[in-house]
Amino acid sequence: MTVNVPKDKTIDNTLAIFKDGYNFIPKRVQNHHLDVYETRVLGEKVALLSGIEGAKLFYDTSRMNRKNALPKRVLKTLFGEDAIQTMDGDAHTHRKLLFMSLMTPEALQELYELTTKNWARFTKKWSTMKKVTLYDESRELLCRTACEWAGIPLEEKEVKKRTRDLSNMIDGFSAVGPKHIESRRARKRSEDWVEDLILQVRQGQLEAEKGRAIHEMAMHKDLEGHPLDARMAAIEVLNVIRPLVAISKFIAFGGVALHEHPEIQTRVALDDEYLFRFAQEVRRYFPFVPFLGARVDHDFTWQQYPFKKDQLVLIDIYGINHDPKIWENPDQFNPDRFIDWDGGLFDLVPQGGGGYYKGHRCPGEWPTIEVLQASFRYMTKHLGYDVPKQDYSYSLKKMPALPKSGFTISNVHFKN
Ligand code: PAM
Repeated sequence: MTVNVPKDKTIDNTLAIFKDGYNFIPKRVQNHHLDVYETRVLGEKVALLSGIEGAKLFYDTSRMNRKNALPKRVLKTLFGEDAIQTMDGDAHTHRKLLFMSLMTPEALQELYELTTKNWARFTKKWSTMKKVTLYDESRELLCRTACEWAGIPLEEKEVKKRTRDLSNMIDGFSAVGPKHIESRRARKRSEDWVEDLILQVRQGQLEAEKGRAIHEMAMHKDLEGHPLDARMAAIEVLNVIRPLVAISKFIAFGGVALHEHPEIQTRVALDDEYLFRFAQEVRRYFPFVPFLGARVDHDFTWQQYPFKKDQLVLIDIYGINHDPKIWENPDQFNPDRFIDWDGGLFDLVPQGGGGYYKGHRCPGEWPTIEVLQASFRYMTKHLGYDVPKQDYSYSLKKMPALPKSGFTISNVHFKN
């Protein structure tokens, strides 16, 4: 029996990416019988993948690679060029081990404590302010947390500038015009800043503790035994601290969820297992990464679709987290759905799927969960606040997404 692989009939769908945003892939793939769908983007024939089976294929490193899989505009803003996201094979595994070596239980516990410490410090400041936009403030809170955790000295006078640059690197990848240009500049400034610190560590001018990202990246040797180029080491340090700042988006969304579901606040405050489930549901439910790209390693056929060597493939990150075949009532916010969750590597994929060590799963997933748990525990246990009238809705067309108001709170005070 011949199965027709569904395709877009139009010549090019680049503009549809911006029109459909996070729904670009789910809209196409999820109404069909297969987990693959063909479209054209920027003149290229592109395979869109969704579902658990689609994720398994996308993260199969024997069939997909990462070389030339991300557009220059994304590398020159968000991720950095030639870094971990675009590596393959043994070199990728070796670099991934470097990132994973930072994620020891002790380091993750320290991250939780640093985050909590900074929430306490910021709460004091916020209690003197009329209104607090949680997204804006948590960016700075997380920039401080990330730098301290990574062993990066941050002078008081540079905190705002570094926060802004790290944040603009995240927000400009899909923008056009001045916002995109500023995003590129922010990356250059940030790379210059951290490269200088890497050189200082290497020359013994900056003391860096073993186990901190700045030390480990500065001292890392590649498979041939050579130290990383100082610029490359800087880019990888940024790949540790920038995503930590990006968690501010989840914090703002989490604020929305707590506000819309007041009945669960006490459980988040008091029950550790529920806190974990809440953090997971925030990561599943709200939009963060829309999709990710890879290239086909060699010709093969899958679900009767002929994948061609070097063809671009996009995986439906947002759609998999909302796939009704995977999640019951996916559009309901329900942390308890994780009570019986078996920790699958291809169903909950807000930061990508697959394995941590050999695959391309985001090495920052555990730190994200720590930071979110520390933040939501603090918000529900120690932070008293009102939620003034505001528009905290968000658009799935804007990538990356964010509540319009950034989630604003007022009358901030220490609870109890
Ligand atoms: C980080 O690394 O700083 C995390 C930021 C997460 C929010 C941005 C999400 C964008 C992710 C991917 C877009 C790339 C699309 C490429 C398609 C070929």
